[in-house]
Amino acid sequence: MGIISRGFRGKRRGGDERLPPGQYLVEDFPVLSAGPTPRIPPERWEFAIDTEAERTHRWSWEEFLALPRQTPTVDIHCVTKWSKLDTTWEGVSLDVLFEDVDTAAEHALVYSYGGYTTNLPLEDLLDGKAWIVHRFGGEDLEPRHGGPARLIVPHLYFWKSAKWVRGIRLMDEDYPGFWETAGYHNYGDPWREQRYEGD
Ligand SMILES: Nc1nc2c(c(=O)[nH]1)N[C@H]1C(S)=C(S)[C@@H](COP(=O)(O)O)O[C@H]1N2
Ligand SMILES: [Mo]
Repeated sequence: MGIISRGFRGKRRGGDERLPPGQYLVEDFPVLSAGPTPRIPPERWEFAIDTEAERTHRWSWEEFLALPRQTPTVDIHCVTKWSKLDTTWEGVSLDVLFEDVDTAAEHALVYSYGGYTTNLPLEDLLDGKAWIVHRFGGEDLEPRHGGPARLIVPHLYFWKSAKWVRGIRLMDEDYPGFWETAGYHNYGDPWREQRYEGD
């Protein structure tokens, strides 16, 4: 009993500072999908960045796998209030994908196989803040968690981390995505508890 409660308190203390307001910790990995899981064979997968000047940069699965990779360990926070600490991923920094992209746009709309979309400022995708990942916890990313590849933007609520990511459209004007249209906050900072429109 003593040992159990000491262990529990120890973990709570470490976790609390890393837990945004209103969130609780989970050890499992919940699945939240607004529709069915799309199945994308690697030979048909591609990722694209479309600029406001109508230029498209494309990567096939093979080309994506040849890019330099990183292994970020990050905390993730879902708007339904679960948070998961120290999740381990492997993938490509958006900084690498944006290296040759010439743009003056400030807004990004991320779009997925299956039709999901989410919007965020382009700057929130750059400078080491976001990755396209294809591995989680040392294994290939499961389809239900977004495999073959998903976006992760850990500093924003997890609905911004589009699963089955297909591309990013850069735009001069902001354009709300799936949940943003349905009343979720346009930006979604978990530390400022920006869950819904008006928060
Ligand atoms: N394509 C797509 N991406 C998505 C979603 C979705 O429904 N479709 N749900 C979002 C939400 S609300 C959350 S919390 C996370 C859930 O990711 P997980 O199922 O791997 O936990 O994915 C986000 N990305
Ligand atoms: Mo979510």
